[in-house]
Amino acid sequence: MARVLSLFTPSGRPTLGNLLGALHPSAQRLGPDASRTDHVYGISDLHALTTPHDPALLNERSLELAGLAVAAGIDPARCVFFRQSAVPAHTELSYLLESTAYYGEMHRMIQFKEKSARQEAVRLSLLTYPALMAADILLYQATEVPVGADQSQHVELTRDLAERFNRQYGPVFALPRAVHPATAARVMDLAEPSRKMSKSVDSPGTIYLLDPVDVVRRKVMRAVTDSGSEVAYDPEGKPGVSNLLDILSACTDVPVETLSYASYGALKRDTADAVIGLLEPLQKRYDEIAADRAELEEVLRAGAEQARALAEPTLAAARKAIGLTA
Ligand code: AQP
Repeated sequence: MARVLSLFTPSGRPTLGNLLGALHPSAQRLGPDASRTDHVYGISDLHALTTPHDPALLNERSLELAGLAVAAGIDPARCVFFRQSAVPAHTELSYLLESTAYYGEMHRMIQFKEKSARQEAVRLSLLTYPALMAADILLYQATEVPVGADQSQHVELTRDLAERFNRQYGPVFALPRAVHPATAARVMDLAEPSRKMSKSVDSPGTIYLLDPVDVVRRKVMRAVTDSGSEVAYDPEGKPGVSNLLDILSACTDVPVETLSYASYGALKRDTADAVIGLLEPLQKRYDEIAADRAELEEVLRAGAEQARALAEPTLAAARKAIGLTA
């Protein structure tokens, strides 16, 4: 049986890209009959330490993201839902995987190249981030990882590390694969559609999940479109328009091929309506969840207990296989 896992990093305010690329697809995997332990979701707060962060804000960001994940349909009653930092096995297995991985393969990761280029002082944890992500996945014997397209290289590396470890030391890990949504696997920035929408890049083209609806409408109406006036799906030649069509399709479940518009203005109006139609109820549910902070903390605490129990046998097997007997 498949075990599905996805974690979300509190590195900024969550975006429409996070919702369409990962939160919704993860929630959709949680059918009504999902058994609790076959779905493992959580907040990867340790990953938020890989780039400059404000310690005073980290827990706020974690709780905000946890609340939004639950509001988006990740029901903690039907999955293991926890904070990564509450399960020390993640960092321990990460070290064993760092000792399996090569410097060259970490250094080749596109996300490392992009993020390190934006910083003066690059944290070592940004380079080793994929080993911790591999530990997140392998610790739970996850077989499917619903993520946006930007994370597929890291999941591929996870699979390579698992295969190498199993070959060198014995069969410990299941081999995972990334699963991407059919549309909006890579939501682009509305102001700069050649770049992925990211929570850690401050841009007028980022739609934050908690943006007031008038702000959302303004951002969509000001989205950069392309030369010419024809509305056609052509991600290479018309990245701005294609991004809006992708977003509209993902928000309405209408296939991109069947969307037809006579003008950019009409497309923007419908896209704004569709995004707001998705965000308004999400924000309402979030407000209710966020009102009971103690309850959310308790949900994460109980989830961490379950996660520790699930992770422990795999960590023990990995330690034994690699030769640690103490
Ligand atoms: N623009 C996007 N389109 C589709 N999916 C996206 N994801 C992120 N951006 C987009 C997916 O959201 C999930 C959560 O990812 P994460 O929080 O662990 O970090 P990330 O991939 O690095 O996301 P961000 O928003 O870009 O954060 P920063 O700016 O900190 O790097 C993942 O499944 C991701 O693919």
